[in-house]
Amino acid sequence: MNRLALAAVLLLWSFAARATDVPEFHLAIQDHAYQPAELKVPAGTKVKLVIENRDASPEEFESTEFNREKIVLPNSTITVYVGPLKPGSYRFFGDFHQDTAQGRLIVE
Ligand SMILES: [Cu+2]
Repeated sequence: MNRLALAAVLLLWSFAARATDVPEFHLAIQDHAYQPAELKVPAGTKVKLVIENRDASPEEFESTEFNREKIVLPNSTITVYVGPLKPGSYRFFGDFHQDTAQGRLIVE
């Protein structure tokens, strides 16, 4: 392996290591509600939200305050990257069941 190839491998390796460093948080949708309804995440860093829909109907994870929108099929899981965000409280909801599917990201 020449030096350039070695440098490229090391660079890719460091990117891969960094990707796994993104802190991961879990949300579930059950009976058209978020569990937990309030999720604490760190400020100033990108976070990974893993959202599991345990219901038999689709939901759409949505937030106008941190600008995300993604369908979660029944009995399926999605991944959504959020941030970095400033400290505060950011509302999210389930677009298909807004009466009950309401939550907040508490960024601190
Ligand atoms: Cu929507």
